Amino acid sequence: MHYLSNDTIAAVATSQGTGGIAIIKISGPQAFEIVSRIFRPRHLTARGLTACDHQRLVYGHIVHPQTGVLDEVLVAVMCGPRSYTTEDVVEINCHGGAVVTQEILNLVITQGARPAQPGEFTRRAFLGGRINLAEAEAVIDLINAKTRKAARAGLQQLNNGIAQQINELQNMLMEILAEIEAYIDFDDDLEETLSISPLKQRMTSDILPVINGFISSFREGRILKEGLRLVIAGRPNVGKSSLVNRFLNQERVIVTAVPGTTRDIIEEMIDIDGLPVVVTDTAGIHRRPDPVEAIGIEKSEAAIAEADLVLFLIDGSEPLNSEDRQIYGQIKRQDHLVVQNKIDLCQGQPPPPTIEGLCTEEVVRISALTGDGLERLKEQIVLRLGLGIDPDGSRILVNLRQRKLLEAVQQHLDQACCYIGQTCEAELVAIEIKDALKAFQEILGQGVSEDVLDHIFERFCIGK
Ligand SMILES: Nc1nc2c(ncn2[C@@H]2O[C@H](COP(=O)(O)OP(=O)(O)OP(=O)(O)O)[C@@H](O)[C@H]2O)c(=O)[nH]1
Ligand SMILES: [Mg+2]
Repeated sequence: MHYLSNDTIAAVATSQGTGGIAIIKISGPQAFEIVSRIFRPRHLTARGLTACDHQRLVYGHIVHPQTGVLDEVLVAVMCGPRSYTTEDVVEINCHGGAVVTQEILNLVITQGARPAQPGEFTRRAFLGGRINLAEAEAVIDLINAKTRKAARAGLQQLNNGIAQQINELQNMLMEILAEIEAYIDFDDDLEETLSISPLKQRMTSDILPVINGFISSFREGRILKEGLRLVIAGRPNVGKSSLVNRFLNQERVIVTAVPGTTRDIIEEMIDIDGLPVVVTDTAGIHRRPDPVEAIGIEKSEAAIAEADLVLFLIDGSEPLNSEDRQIYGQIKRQDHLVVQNKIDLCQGQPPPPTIEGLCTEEVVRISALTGDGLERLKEQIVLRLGLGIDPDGSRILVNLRQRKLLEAVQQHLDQACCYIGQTCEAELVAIEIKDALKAFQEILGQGVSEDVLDHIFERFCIGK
C-alpha cells in the first residue's frame, strides 16, 4: 500500500445507516479546493474555503454541477498542521440519510479525492507526527470499547497512558547509557576507581518494576478489550441457562425442567460493573450422553479450558452427586467460583456442599429464578479476577504488540543487569541497553516497517 502525501482522501466518518447527521471527512492538500467547487455558502463569497476559515463552521449547500442542490450542510474547516491529520481538513456535516451521504461522498471523489483506506486519517496523524503509534493504537481501542471501563482505559491510554510513561523510562535509560558510554571512554587506569554497579540499582528499582507492572496488567487489558470469558458449567438441570437469562435480563436461552435442554454452547455479551463479559452457557456435563449431547459436552469442555473464570453451578436443593464431583475435578485447577443455585427451594440456609478441597466459605448462593444473590455473585466475579487495581486505566496494557516489545525491553535489561553483576563488561551492557531503547522506540512507532503499520491500521474502520 502506498501513501502519497500529495493525494487527498475522503470517507464518511460517522457510522453507516440512518442518523440525525453524517460527517464526510476530507483530508489532504486539495481538501479546500475540492469542497470549494461543490459548496455554495449562504453568504456568497468569491474566494471559496481558505485558511481564513480555520476552525469555523460555514453554513451553505452542497451543489451537484448537473443535478443541483444535494443537501443543506455545515462545513468545518481545519488548516494543517492544526488538524487531526496535520493536513488541511474539511468536514461536511450533512443530513444523516445513507443516500444523501453517499451522493456527497461520490461527488467529492469525482472532484479529485480518493476513497480513504481503513484508519488512513489516523495513519496520517501518526505520519505527520501529531500522535505516536501507541496513541494511534489507543484510538482504535477507544472506538472498539464495548463498556464504560474499556472506553475509559482507551481514553487514558490516549491522554497520558503508556506513551507518556515510555517516554519517561526512555529518558532514564538514555541517561544510564550515557554514563556507561562515558565509563567506556575513560582510561583503563581510571576504571579501577569507577564502577557501573550503581546503574544496575537504577534499572532494577526505577525502570524494571514499571515494565513488569505493565506486562502483568496485560491480562486485565485483554479482558477490558475483548471481554472476560465467563463460562457457566455444571451437570444438566442445575440452572445454567436460567442464570444466563438472569444476567441478560431476558429469556434468551431455552430453559426447561428436562435435563439436557442446552445442546450447544451459547455466547452473549454482558456488562458487569462496567466490565465487558462474554458469558457462555454450556451443555450439562454428564456420563451417558447421546451422540448429539456428546458433541455439546465436548464443546463445553473446550470452552471451560479457555475460560478466564468458570462458574461451577450446583443445585442447592439437592445433595451433590458423583457427576458434580467429577465436574469439580475438571475445573478446580482453573480460576473458578462455586455457585449454589435454587436457594429459593431450600428452607433456610442450604447445606454447604461437601467436596474435597472446596472451601465452603467461598460458595456463592443464588436463585436464578428470583434473582436473589445475583449482585453478590457479580461482586465476587470482579473480586475473584483481582480487577480494578488501576481505576483510571493509565497503567493497563491492552495491546499485544506493545506487550511483546516490553518483554523484549525486560529481557535486555535483565541481561544488562546480569552482565553488570558478573564481569562488569561495560560494552556488553551498553549493547543490551541500546537494544532495549530500540524496543521502546518501536512502541512509539519509530523505525517500524510499513508492514507493521499496515497490520495496525487495517483494524481501523474507514473514516477514522
Ligand atoms: N426453583 C428454582 N428453579 C430453578 C432455578 N434455576 C433454574 N431452575 C429450574 O431448573 C430447571 C432447569 O433449568 P435450566 O436453566 O434449563 O438448567 P440447565 O443447567 O441449563 O440445564 P441443561 O441445559 O439441561 O444442562 C428449569 O425448570 C428451571 O426453571 C432456581 O433458582 N430456582
Ligand atoms: Mg441449559
